[in-house]
Amino acid sequence: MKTTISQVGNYLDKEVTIGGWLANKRSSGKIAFLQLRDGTGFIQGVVVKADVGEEVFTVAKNMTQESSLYVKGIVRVDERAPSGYELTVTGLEIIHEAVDYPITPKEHGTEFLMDHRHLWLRSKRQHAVMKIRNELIRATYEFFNDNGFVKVDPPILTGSSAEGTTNLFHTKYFDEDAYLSQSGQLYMEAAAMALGKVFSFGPTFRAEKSKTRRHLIEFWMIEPEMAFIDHEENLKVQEQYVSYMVQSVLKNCQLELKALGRDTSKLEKIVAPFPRITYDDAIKFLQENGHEIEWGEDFGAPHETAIAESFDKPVFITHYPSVIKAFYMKPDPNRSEVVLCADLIAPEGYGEIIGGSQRIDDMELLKKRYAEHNLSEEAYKWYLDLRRYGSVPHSGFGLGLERTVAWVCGLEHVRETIPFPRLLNRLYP
Ligand code: NSS
Repeated sequence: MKTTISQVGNYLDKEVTIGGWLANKRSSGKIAFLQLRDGTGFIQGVVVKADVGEEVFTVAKNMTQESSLYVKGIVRVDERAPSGYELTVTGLEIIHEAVDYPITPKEHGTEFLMDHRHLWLRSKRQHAVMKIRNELIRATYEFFNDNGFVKVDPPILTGSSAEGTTNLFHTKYFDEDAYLSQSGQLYMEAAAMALGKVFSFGPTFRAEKSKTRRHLIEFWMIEPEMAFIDHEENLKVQEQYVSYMVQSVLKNCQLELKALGRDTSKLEKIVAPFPRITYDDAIKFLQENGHEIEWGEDFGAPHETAIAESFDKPVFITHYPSVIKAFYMKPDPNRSEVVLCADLIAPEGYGEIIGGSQRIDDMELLKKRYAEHNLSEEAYKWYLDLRRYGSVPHSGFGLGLERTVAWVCGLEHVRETIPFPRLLNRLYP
């Protein structure tokens, strides 16, 4: 019976055939242990010379790392194996022999691994990260579909910016200037006025000259937008969504979390509600703890980490000064120098994973902001229309998928959270 490693449990004590690759191997004169992978998982194949005969055993002994093969074997329970099973090999058919696979079981430097990202993806850790990334995406669609949201796809080529003009990727659109999308938000606001509750999931681009462990040039964002939802309600959706994602990974990715050595007790605590702290209180807290920061300045990574360390759940920092935030954020009616916004800071030093806000719904105020931010009324005319025809209170947010993957997987750097990372100075492979 042809099957996959993830399905072998259905064939206990039966003979199966699996197409796979050799990840690693140990052998002596009489027995060989093959670490096999097939994309769905990893399993050990045991080849006993006395059982399979000279010919098959020689094939096993000489097999090279990452050669592809069909392996035939009987499925056995093995309590020591992470998956719970092993294969007693009865036959081997090499499909293609790999010669001198560059990523050997020894340690390699980061740059070497990044140059071989197309192969590095095959390793057990990278496999686990990609599976958890997939689970976060799956849980995202499930959460928003279950809660009455409609998936809407904003454009990637745009004529205007959403998050400031300093990090725009410029390109030509025939005779016009165009930019790669930094955020689908403005289009999602239009969609929310048509469909009520919407979400998007797509690539976004920021030509940021930052070389940190949290910045990618191309990253994927989930952007929900909701009509008739205010700042407070927006935070509730965010904490429900993030809790749902983390609990889904705990439920469906135990093998992967184990492969990564993730401390899951930390993830088990990620249940709504999340703590909230105002920007004012965050500044006071930082000043009291020896940080040199003044009201009106934005937080850097060390500030975010210091604040997050007081909590074992993600924490919302709310009500930032309007001068350091985007043009579209609605001022607090009780205090116009701050806006109805929040950043969600992940625990364990992973930094900001969400930026969100209630949006300006008043046309005159929005026009004033255009002037203050030097935005051309022409390019943003359509966005004003959303306030001209049946304007309503509305809110939304953007969650950076890669930073969320880094946190949930417990990774040092976002470069391992996306199949082919685009970083400052890296466009290969
Ligand atoms: O700039 S954000 O804070 N907010 C927006 O783009 C809003 N327009 C979203 C919205 O309200 N619809 O970015 C949102 C998130 C941020 O919290 C990070 O998690 C992630 O996007 N982000 C990044 N991830 C990786 N690399 C880079 N360079 C990056 N920039 C933002």
